[in-house]
Amino acid sequence: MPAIVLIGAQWGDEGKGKATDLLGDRVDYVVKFNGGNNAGHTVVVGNEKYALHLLPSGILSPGVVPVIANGVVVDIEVLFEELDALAARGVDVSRLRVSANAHVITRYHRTLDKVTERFLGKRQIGTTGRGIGPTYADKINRVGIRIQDLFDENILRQKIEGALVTKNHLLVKIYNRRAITVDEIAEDLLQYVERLRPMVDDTALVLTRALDEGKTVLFEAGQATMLDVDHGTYPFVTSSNATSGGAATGSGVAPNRFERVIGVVKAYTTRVGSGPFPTELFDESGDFLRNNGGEFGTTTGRPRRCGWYDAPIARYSARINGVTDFVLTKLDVLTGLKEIPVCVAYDVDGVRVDEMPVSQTDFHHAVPIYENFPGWDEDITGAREFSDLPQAAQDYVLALEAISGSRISAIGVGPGRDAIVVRH
Ligand code: 2SA
Ligand code: GDP
Ligand code: MG
Repeated sequence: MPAIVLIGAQWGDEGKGKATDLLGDRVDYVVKFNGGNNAGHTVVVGNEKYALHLLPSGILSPGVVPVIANGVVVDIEVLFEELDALAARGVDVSRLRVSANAHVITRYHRTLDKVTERFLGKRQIGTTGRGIGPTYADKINRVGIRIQDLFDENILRQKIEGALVTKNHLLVKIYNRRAITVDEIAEDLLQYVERLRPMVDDTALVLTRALDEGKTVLFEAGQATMLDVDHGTYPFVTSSNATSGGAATGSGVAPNRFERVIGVVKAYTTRVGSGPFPTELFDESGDFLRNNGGEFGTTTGRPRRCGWYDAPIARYSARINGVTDFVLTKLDVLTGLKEIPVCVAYDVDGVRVDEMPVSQTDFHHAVPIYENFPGWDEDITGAREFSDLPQAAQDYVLALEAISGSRISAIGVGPGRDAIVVRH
């Protein structure tokens, strides 16, 4: 199973780190191919809890080579902060490889992210404020700074100058902020050059060679399908391709190398930031999921919006990503509920819709059509075989499998690395 993609099937925070753990020792490389330090993965190893943002979760597994590929946007200051914090806790961070083509988040990107949100007012996206959108905008607009530019000061200064022409106009004339100078940005970036140099590589070549040698490479998506800039709930999305197609463009590994696409899906749904969310709960059921599931942002600490499982979204994700199997996480969070509603289709202005509506306006109007399933009271965190689960929990999983478009190959029953039921 050489190249495997792991994607979030909902709006993020499905517990992708848990699914990575499942593959364990079989993985040689873990690749981050989209997003930046907007991501937040909480990984629990024994008694230790790690919150990772920019680094792929593979950094915690001894022997695995973590790779930041070309599709990522890198805040270099955050990169070294995260590396130093992990090193201080005894994690070996020496194997990290960083693509020379990855784009760099600078101070002006962070500033623009925050002021744009403020100016959008009620229409704001609810970004993480990490400069993600403005950095990708510069990339597409061909005024971005790449990691490789840091190794030629002359070129770097020219590129910063080019990027600042319009930014300073915007900052000073529209946003009433001070102008940013080429010197301050160059200084910000150049201080890291010598530390960065040994990590930088042609990661597309490194990964393709690894696959040629029969190594196993895991491509771990940041964010999720419904936050994908092309396939998500635009404009309430992040600015990268978080779907499986992004793994090819975001890494330079050819599409025909990918053999398995694992979709990670939570036993209910959460979302951070603005945008439509048909099954969102505003009552005590929502509080139950938030408190039981610890649904607070890993990066920003924001309370996550919570709702019931949405099968049309799971089916949509299965199709868009070519999901070969789902890992269902956080089933334990539902323990104690009498009844568990599952959205099986939508009612859009009086018409039953089984797929994601074509227009975003319809999705905003979509009212969930629910089917109710019996809950269970037994503690399931110790379950390791499917038959260890109470009958009602087994039935819930089988019902989700039947309506979600792909097989459920594993079930998360607690935050710990080993709290998982693998179905054979
Ligand atoms: P951005 O900052 O431009 O990527 O924000 C655009 C939208 O994407 C959402 N987004 C996320 N949604 C869920 N989880 C994310 N990571 C963190 C976590 C979030 C946090 O794991 O908890 O700590 O708040 C993530 N990153 C981006 C974001 O909410 C916007 O809706
Ligand atoms: P990611 O963004 O997909 O990597 O997910 P996050 O790390 O942001 O959020 C998932 C949270 O759920 C983390 O705190 C995990 O430790 C936790 N988690 C993962 N799987 C399970 C599970 O099966 N049960 C419970 N209770 N928690 C889980
Ligand atoms: Mg997260």
